[in-house]
Amino acid sequence: MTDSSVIASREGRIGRILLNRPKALNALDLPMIAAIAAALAEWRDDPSVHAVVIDSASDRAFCAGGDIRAVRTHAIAGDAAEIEKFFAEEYALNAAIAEYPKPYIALIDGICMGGGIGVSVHGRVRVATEAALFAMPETAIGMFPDIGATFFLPRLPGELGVFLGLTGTRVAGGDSVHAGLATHFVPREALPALRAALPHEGVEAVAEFARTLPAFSLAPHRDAIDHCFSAPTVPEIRRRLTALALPWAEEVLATLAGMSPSALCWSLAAIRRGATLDLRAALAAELRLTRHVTRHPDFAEGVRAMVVDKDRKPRWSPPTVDDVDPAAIAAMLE
Ligand code: QUE
Repeated sequence: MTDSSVIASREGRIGRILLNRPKALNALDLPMIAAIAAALAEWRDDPSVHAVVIDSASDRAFCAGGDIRAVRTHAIAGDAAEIEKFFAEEYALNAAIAEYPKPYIALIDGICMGGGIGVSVHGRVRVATEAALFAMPETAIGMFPDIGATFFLPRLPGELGVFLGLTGTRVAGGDSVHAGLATHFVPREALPALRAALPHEGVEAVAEFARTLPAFSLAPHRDAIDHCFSAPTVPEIRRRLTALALPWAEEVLATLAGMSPSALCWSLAAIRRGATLDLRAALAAELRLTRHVTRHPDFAEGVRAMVVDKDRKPRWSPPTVDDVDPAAIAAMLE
């Protein structure tokens, strides 16, 4: 069945999940989420399966996200039940991956964003090539870093997770291992040999193909990131970046200026809260937050501008961070 969007197969000691919707950059829809969950359930108690490998049939993307276009259609139609079904099933899969009792190995080569991070980062082993490109870009579409990101972002070094979750900064190749998103760096040219070794060697093959990391390109900015992104509010983060008066800080301010001001505020609050929760509790809190966020006008507008019309000119309401009502944000996180 090469026409199905998820291909589950047995190869030697491993169960293999192949994401196979290349035209949509493997963006996860409900049938794909259900197929991955079903494969994991089938192999869970099968003693002949020693590890699960999740891989992509696309050379451009591991997985570009979730089917956010469909969620927007349901939001505009006021169909809360369909929205709830999508996020509930996606987040249940994220938890099932985190709690999987055998090695879960993601081979990440190409774009890995949003929902793609959700089906990889919770696994025990995440292999990134130099072409791997991680990002949590949801503030650009009036959403928030979900799929358990409110759990794992605050656990990255220093304030790196808050920085990545608010700015949507792309983390490539070996940087993803430095940041804690991936666990092993394997050159793209070695990926076919790793794929071939996994069915007979199992998870041990990963260490054999892993290479030492290039230097962390964000290292020169780590102090500035920790100083600015430890601020208690988004306006204060902006003030600290402005006070630095550095070209890097100007770039970050320009990036933040394009994001939904409301989304920046609820995302900061959600990531900070996630630091105090376990994964299951963080996912439950994320599911509650989706009920409010998908009703906010910035969600439909952000998906329109970035995914549907692709004009990249969202009209946010309110248009600036200073006009966002902190009490309204706090109420959404209750
Ligand atoms: C920000 C995002 C997403 C995005 C673009 C952004 C996102 C997402 C997609 C996406 C990508 C490919 C698809 C699709 C959706 O794009 O979360 O349906 O085929 O899922 O700027 O957060």
